[in-house]
Amino acid sequence: MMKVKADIVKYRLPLKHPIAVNQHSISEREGLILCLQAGDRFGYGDIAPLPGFSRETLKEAEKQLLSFCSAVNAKESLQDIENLSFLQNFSLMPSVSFGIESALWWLKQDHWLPQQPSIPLLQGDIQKIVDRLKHWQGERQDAWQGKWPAEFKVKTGRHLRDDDVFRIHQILQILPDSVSIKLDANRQWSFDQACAFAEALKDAIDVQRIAFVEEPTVCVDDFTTLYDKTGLRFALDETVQEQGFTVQPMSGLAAIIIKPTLVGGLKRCQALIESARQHGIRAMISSSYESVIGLHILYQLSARWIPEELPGLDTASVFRQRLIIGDVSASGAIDFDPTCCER
Ligand code: OSB
Ligand code: MG
Repeated sequence: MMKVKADIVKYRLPLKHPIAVNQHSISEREGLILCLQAGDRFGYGDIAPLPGFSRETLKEAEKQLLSFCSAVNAKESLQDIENLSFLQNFSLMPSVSFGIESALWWLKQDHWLPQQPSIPLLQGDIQKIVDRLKHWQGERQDAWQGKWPAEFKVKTGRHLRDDDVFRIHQILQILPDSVSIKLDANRQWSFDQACAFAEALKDAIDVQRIAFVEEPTVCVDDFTTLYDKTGLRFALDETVQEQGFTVQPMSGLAAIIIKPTLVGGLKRCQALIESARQHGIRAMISSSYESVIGLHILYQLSARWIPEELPGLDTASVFRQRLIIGDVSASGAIDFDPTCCER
C-alpha cells in the first residue's frame, strides 16, 4: 500500500495588463497548487477562485484545502483517500473540489494526449484584431499553423451597441464564410439592448454565422425570448456555475460552457457534459484564468471528454510568468518557478 503525501504551493502570477473580470480589476492572479505524491508518481491541482466570479475567497479555499491535506497525510493509502468522507460531502467549494479531484486524477495518468488548439479569443482594440486576422494565414508560430479555426470567440457587451455590431461586421468580413464566431456578453446587456443588438446585427450579417451568444442578459428567461424574436442562439456559462443547475432543453440553447474551477469537481462537470449530450446540446470546457497547471488539466480533460469540440482556453497570454519551468513530464512531475511561488 502506497502512502500519499499532500502539500500546498502558493503562487502569485503578475499579469501583463490589469484585466476586468465582472466589475473587478485584477493585476495579478493568486492561487494554490495542491501537490500529491505517491512513490514516484505526482498529482497536481490548481485552486484559484476568480474574484468577481467565484463565491469563495482564496482564504476560504485555503482553509478547506488545509484540512484536506491533514486528512490525506493521516491516511495510509490512495484508496483510503478516495473513500474519505470529506470527498463524498457536497459542501466543498467549487475551486477546492476541482483542485482535489484533478490532483487525484493527475496522479493516475500514465500518458498525456497531444494538446489540441483552443478557440482563439479576440479581445481588445478592433484595429489590432483586424490586423491579427489579416495576417492569420501567414502566422506559422501558433497551434493553427496558418489554418483557419472553425470558430473564434469575441467578447461583446462592453462597448456601445453600434460599436459591437461594427466590430463583428469587421471581423466577419475578413473571415472566410465557413468560419463562425461565438459571442460572450457576460450578462452585460439589458433585454432591450440585446434585442437592438441582434436586430442591427441581422441587418449587417448572416446571423447563422453567430454560433451563439453566451449569457446575453442577467435573466435566463430572456434568452429564449431573444431567440424567438431574433433567431440569435445562446449559450449558458454563468448560469451553469449556479448551485443546483441542471441541463434542460430550451428553445435556442446551443451550448453549455463548463468552467471547472467555477462549476466544481470533475465528476459534476462530467455529469453535465453527459446530460448536454443526451439533449443534443454542445458542451465545451473553458478557463477562468487558471495557471498553466490548471490549463494543462483543462486541455487534457477536454481532449478526453469532448474530443469533438475545441476548448475555450485562450487565456494564458495574460500572464507574465508561467509558474513552472519546462513542461509537465510524462511521469506527471513538474518544476516550479521559485520566483512566483512559495511552499
Ligand atoms: O465569461 O467566458 C467567460 C474567462 C474568465 C472568466 C469568464 C470568462 C472567461 C473566458 C475564457 O472568456 C475564454 C473562453 O471561454 O474562450
Ligand atoms: Mg462566458
